[in-house]
Amino acid sequence: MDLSLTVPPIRTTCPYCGVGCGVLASPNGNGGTTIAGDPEHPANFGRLCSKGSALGETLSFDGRLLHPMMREANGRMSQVSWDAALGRVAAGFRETMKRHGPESIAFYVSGQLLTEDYYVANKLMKGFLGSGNIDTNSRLCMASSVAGHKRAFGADTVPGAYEDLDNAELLVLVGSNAAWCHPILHQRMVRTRQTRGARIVVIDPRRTATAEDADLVLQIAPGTDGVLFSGLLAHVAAKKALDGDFIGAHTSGFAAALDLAEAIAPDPDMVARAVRVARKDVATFFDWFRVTEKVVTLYSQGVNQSAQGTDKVNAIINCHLATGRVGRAGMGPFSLTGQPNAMGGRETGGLANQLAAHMDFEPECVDRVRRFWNAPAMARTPGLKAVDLFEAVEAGRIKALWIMATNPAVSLPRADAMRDALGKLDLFVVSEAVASNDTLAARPMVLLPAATWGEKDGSVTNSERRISRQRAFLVPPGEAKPDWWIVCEVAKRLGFGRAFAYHYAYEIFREHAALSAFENDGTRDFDLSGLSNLTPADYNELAPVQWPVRDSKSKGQARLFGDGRFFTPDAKARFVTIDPPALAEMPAHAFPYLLNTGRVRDHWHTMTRTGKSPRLSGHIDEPFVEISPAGAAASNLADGSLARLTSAHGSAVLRVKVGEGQRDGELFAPIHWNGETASHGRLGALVHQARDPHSGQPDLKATPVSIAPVDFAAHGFLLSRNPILLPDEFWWARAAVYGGTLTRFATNVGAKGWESLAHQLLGADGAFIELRDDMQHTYRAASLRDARLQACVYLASGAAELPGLDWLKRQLGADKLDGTARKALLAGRAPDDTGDMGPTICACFGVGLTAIHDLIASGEAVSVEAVGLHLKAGTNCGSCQPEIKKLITTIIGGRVSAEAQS
Ligand SMILES: Nc1nc2c(c(=O)[nH]1)N[C@H]1C(S)=C(S)[C@@H](COP(=O)(O)OP(=O)(O)OC[C@H]3O[C@@H](n4cnc5c(=O)[nH]c(N)nc54)[C@H](O)[C@@H]3O)O[C@H]1N2
Ligand SMILES: Nc1nc2c(c(=O)[nH]1)N[C@H]1C(S)=C(S)[C@@H](COP(=O)(O)OP(=O)(O)OC[C@H]3O[C@@H](n4cnc5c(=O)[nH]c(N)nc54)[C@H](O)[C@@H]3O)O[C@H]1N2
Ligand code: SF4
Ligand SMILES: [Mo]
Repeated sequence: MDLSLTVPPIRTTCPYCGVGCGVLASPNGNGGTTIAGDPEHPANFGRLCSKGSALGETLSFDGRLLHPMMREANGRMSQVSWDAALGRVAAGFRETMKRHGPESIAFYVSGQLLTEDYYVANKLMKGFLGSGNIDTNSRLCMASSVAGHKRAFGADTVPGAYEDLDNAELLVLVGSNAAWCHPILHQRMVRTRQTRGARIVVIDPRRTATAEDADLVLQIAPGTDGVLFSGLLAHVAAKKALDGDFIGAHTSGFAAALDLAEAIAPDPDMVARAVRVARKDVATFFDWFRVTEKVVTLYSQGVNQSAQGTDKVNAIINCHLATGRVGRAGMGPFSLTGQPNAMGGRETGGLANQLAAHMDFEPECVDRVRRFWNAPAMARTPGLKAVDLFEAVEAGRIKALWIMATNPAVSLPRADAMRDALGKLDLFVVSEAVASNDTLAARPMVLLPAATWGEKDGSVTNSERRISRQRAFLVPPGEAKPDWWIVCEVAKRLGFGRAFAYHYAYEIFREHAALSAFENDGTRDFDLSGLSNLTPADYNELAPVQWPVRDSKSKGQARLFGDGRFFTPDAKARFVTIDPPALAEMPAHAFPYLLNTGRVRDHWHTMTRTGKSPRLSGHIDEPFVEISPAGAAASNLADGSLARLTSAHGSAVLRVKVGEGQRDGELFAPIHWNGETASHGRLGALVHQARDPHSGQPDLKATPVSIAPVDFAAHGFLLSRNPILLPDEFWWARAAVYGGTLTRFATNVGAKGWESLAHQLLGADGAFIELRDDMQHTYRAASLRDARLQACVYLASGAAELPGLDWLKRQLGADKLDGTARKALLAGRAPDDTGDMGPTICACFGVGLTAIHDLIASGEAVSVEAVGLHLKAGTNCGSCQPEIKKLITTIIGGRVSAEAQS
């Protein structure tokens, strides 16, 4: 009889994107955890994307910050007790306030904090320290949507629900690469297209993976969304497709908004010229939108992260209001949120210009919150927004700063200058999960070890206003503690013990819910009245629920505004007259390209978590810049070479990818690489700090830059059990592989110096084998200990090629290398000469580009399903299906055009 107990998996929520998928986590007791999608969670019904599926590979305690640390007078960091660290933080804030006032202190927090963490951080700053200076990385992410919602609806409300994506007949994706950034929702939209014939329109200057499943792609010029949607409003009016009853009864400001839209975009010809897209495509989009009742317009960072972000949001919402398409099933504007708790941050008041529970700094709200908190020192005016806040650090006006759960030395615009500015602080505190990242490299004075996903308990809210629980299933390593605990302990040491006497996360959640209910009576959208009396057991078992939850019997609410009532003083939605769009600055001669920045499929932000996963690192393993073929020719850049990008603020050196998806004059580069993972990959260093006047959100998608080739004498890679530091003059990028690290590099060390370089890198102990091929201009060396591979290095000069990686990668995991394997190691290929699999396309089953390419080229599979049947690729999480589709189109398309020519 098997006596082992089967422990039921823990239900929790994915820590990555705002889709908010339910996860079942089953720790095996030996440090491993099995991850599966939660079939009962309404965000994903059991599915997970590549990142969610690989969560188990990111949970090791390597590299974690385990103890509180403090910098000594001699500059060294040393481990201290929690009490000493917390005491130092409290004393530092108290002292700074005394000398320079509450405007000299700030918190910079994150959409990756849980609601409970956010709530206490905001309460401490805005209610007890008396400053509005708490802002969040959501300023870089969601602020324009927030401002747009408030202008139109009188509150920061996302009106719809995911089920609207199942019912829609037209799905318009604006500035969203959902196939990579919100994969599970994207798959849901693709299913609506397949099963119900819904159309998908993608509006993005780049042709992304999302475009693979679209019926129409508008590759508009950057920044021209405002013109496009003004043109759409004018078109709908001209064709008499307005919902006059809705406009009359439930909105204000229509006439002025239409006048302005007509002035900005009088006719489709003008729109087509301004957005630089074929007139017929613009007309098709306008016609589809006009004649289709059930339209959902989803938008993300191509809209928000713009100098006209808020106007873009309102230009979109205007079109939905004009057609009465809001608050009803299958239709509405839909802001896709980025981080797992971007919404929770907005609910608790994590933005400097909000107070708490969706209240602003109006005097009666300040007074209401003051009474509720019994707060001694309410902030009465908004604080500084992220970019302004860091500029105030630079100018020496902010003197004490506490950063929680974000890596601003990488993610802020002008990141080098902002990182350096941190050195000016009198008090610099960071709560972090990892022991080293670029923000920690800026030398904080106090480091506080935070428990992270899997170790902490609390709640998050996803894009459709659905609150889900994150539950702990691991014990935090070392002395790591939940963020809310850390904040409360500092509050206690500042003398606010009574107001921060929480022992459990549920007590904080209950208070947060009670504040949302306090003197609400239906006047505020955010209302958790029904959750304000949860018992610990209720909280523990809380099932995912969409707010508002207005009483304890409520099961939540899928949609708002169905009754035509909004949260403005006259209960009417407002049309907004947008400023005539100032089109993306035409780059000056010195910086002739516009740099667009964003994400790749398998990495999350600054890679502190996904960077640990070999499975996720196999998709793209180095920082790159994408350029159009014409741009590459004009700037003398070959595919696969290295190029230096330079802006007025900084520079980076990236691998060149020549791609048809890129418009001429524009470049795209991903944001993920940083000082830990690459020598010259800090993209944020280049990005300008232009920002939206309403939301303060920076324009991260259109920085003027130049690009030029960089030549190195040789290029190569290193595979090693432990990361090996390369000399300063090298270009390098690092990625996790099973059993070790892959470091790609480029160097000016010529062929003569390769042996000594190899000895220097691989070390002297153990057996050393090498092979030099002067004819091929290559060199290989490996070091072994007890017949196990420790490290190997491959070098080539000029155009000489490097060997394929996958057989070599596998040798790092092998126990013993026999004579044949050693020879093969130096030959750089498998003994049985199996080819290289190329970059990973399917992360779940480890299927590479080569196999998929060969299968399609053989003609044996001409559909995604057929590729799945042969290779399993794309049959688990489905995140790679758009790439497989693209390969099919390119290969079959290429064959068709070749046949046509012959
Ligand atoms: N794999 C992965 N997924 C993620 C994340 C991640 O790091 N990795 N991060 C999460 C977070 S926090 C966020 S905020 C979301 C972001 O999700 P998305 O917004 O979908 O991702 P981005 O790549 O930042 O940008 C989206 C697109 O905007 C386009 N764009 C640029 N300028 C313009 C313009 O002027 N107009 C229009 N219409 N489009 C433009 C870009 O070409 C890009 O394809 O992703 C979330 N999901
Ligand atoms: N150029 C350019 N810049 C951008 C963007 C862009 O598109 N282009 N996008 C912007 C957007 S939308 C976003 S959301 C930001 C994201 O940028 P960041 O927020 O800076 O990136 P992350 O890597 O997510 O940083 C999270 C940090 O929190 C730590 N951490 C993890 N769990 C915990 C925890 O439980 N507690 C604590 N205290 N710490 C924890 C992680 O180790 C990591 O260092 O980047 C922004 N910057
Ligand atoms: S779509 Fe992927 S990253 Fe986003 S919540 Fe779901 S599993 Fe996590
Ligand atoms: Mo974000």
